[in-house]
Amino acid sequence: MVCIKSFANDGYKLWLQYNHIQDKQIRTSYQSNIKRIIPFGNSETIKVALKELELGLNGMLGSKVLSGTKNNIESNSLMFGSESSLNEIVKNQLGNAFNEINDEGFVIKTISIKGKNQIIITGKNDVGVLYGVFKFLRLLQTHQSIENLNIIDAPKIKVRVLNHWDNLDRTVERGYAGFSIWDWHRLPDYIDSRYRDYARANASIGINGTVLNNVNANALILTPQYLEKVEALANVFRPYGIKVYLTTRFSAPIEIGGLETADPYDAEVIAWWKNKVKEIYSKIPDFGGFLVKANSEGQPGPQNYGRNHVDGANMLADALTPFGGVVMWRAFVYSEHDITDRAKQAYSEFVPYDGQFKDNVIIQVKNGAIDFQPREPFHPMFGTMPKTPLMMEFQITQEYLGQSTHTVFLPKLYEEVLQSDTYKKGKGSTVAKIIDGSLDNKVLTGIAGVSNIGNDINWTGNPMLQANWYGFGRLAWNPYLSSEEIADEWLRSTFSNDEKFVKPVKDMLLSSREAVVNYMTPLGLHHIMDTGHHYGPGPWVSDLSRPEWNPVYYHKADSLGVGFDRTPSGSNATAQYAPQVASKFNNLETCPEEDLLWFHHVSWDFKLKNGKTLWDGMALKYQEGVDQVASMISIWEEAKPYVDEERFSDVYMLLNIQHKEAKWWRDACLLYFQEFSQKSLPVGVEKSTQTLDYFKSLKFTFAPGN
Ligand code: GCV
Repeated sequence: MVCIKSFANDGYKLWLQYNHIQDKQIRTSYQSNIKRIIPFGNSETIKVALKELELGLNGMLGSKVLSGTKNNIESNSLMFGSESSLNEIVKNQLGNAFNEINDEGFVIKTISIKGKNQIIITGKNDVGVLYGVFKFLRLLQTHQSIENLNIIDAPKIKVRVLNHWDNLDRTVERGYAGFSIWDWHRLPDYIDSRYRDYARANASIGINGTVLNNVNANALILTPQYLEKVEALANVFRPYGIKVYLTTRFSAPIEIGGLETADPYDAEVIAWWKNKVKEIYSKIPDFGGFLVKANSEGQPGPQNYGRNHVDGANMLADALTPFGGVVMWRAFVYSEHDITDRAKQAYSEFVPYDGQFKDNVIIQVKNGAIDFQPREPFHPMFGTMPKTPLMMEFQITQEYLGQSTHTVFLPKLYEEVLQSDTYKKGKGSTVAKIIDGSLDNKVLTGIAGVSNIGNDINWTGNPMLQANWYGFGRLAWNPYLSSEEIADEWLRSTFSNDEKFVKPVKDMLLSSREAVVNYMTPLGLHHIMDTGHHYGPGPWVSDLSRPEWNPVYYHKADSLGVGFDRTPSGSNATAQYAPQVASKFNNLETCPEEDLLWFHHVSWDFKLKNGKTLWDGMALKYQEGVDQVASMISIWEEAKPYVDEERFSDVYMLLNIQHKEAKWWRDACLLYFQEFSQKSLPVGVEKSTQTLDYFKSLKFTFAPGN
């Protein structure tokens, strides 16, 4: 097959490229199955579904697809509409498919009307139809057969949200793709077309909510001036099935309400929140609810008034209950007054409250107990609050993983966490089963991804990192999907279906997560990034006011060895896991080597499974990470014939930065740890051309996202 490069491509279209299908056989088979498209119904959602089908089919098939009406069904029609819009003939052919889906699910089926083949895309509601339409388009984008279709699918998690850490001045905390896409100043009158494209992209992967503003919240978002702007965004998102949520600053009643307290027991405070919620719903009837960071990293909360998380969350929940809104209350807490291991603190603070939260409260828990590291064992809270819904918080933006320059395919990380076995109800009690509610029969379920989106033309600052937004959405829909499947469909939809491209680049994506672990934090090292901006290595940092902000707190390197002892002889954080998991982590024989230094302080001469000493093994891992990035570059070079020039060279330049930075990580960390180990580098590990002092002297005053 001859490869024809597509035209210049800035990446704006994400995975919705809808490139003309070059393969004639495939194209004609699609054309013969889709002669005309027929919408059933005319809601705003059905209208956007129609528009998307036209865009996608015209783009991929290269010819204008005819439209028809439901009263005039001819052969090879593609029909779409919700259950209530279907006629009896169509319904009869669907059997009991509607019983197999929930409110957001869809059915795509080849049926026969008067002996003629037709395709129907339907759901209980219009939004399910829209999800079905995107699924159908993906079949074409990935060159799959559309003969004899019978696809029944529905999301397994209810609340599937992006969390934007976007500030009202358009800076983005931990954002590496430019400024916020929300142009607050020009809203509500100026509607950037990007808002619609954002909604389309999210709907295409099943994301059904967005928290617009930073968890380090500004109370102004709740003023009438800003609520008007929020309303304008909600109006754009509604047809795409996307609800708007806001973060709330717990002290808002004082800051914008003129009250003297924000005590959740105070009658005036309670009334203030009730009125505020009523005001919000009068503008945004389908408002999703609040996300709250309270008594964490200096944010105000109920503890300021001698109350607890339950008091705070339930007060907001009561205000939201009449309107069906939810409170997502974050468990990301650790205290400077608590001298126990930071990894233990969220569990200690929250688990005793199990069963005390109102039904519309869900506790949002980060995937690991510290903070979005390249690798963390799953958070011990998962599975320990059976009477309380817990939702997952993943980070899509790469605060600790090379930010937007490093290509790291995060679905691999998400998959590892979701498939981790908590053993809370015996073998097979995976994190995924806690998140989707199946382990403890939860009705309210959720998953959040801290967005990596900004106003860069390609949205994520690096075309390859669009895959992480995509992958988050796909796993939010179905937390049992494999990262391999996700990489495959993303590459095909975003770049090319050519196997010579897909196979090697997929391998590259799938190994990229392990590469970053190797060149940053191998063998369970963690939080050794430089201060504040978290860009680059800083294992030597020891002068910050709070002990647990210092990398030395986490690696505890000394002349004897390295690592954080979290076993019973140390902080005993392992006791927060189920006994089967705790004993696996406690025992040096069974502790996975990838988590070794997370749970153990071991000597530099400790023997690894491959017979090497810890020092040699660590040095070789750093080198392996650097080598992996070098081979990512070679793979990308080979991919050149299949990628447009613009995206090819963007990614190429970024991979080269990643390579340079991987070496920086290797050299800085090995020189630093060598001061303790006093050992020379093993054969095969390149020597640094710089001194440790040089690495320590590097400053990044204006690093983004800080
Ligand atoms: C939004 C980490 C980040 C902070 C972030 C915080 C959180 O500490 O460095 O920028 O604040 O997590 O998740 O609340």
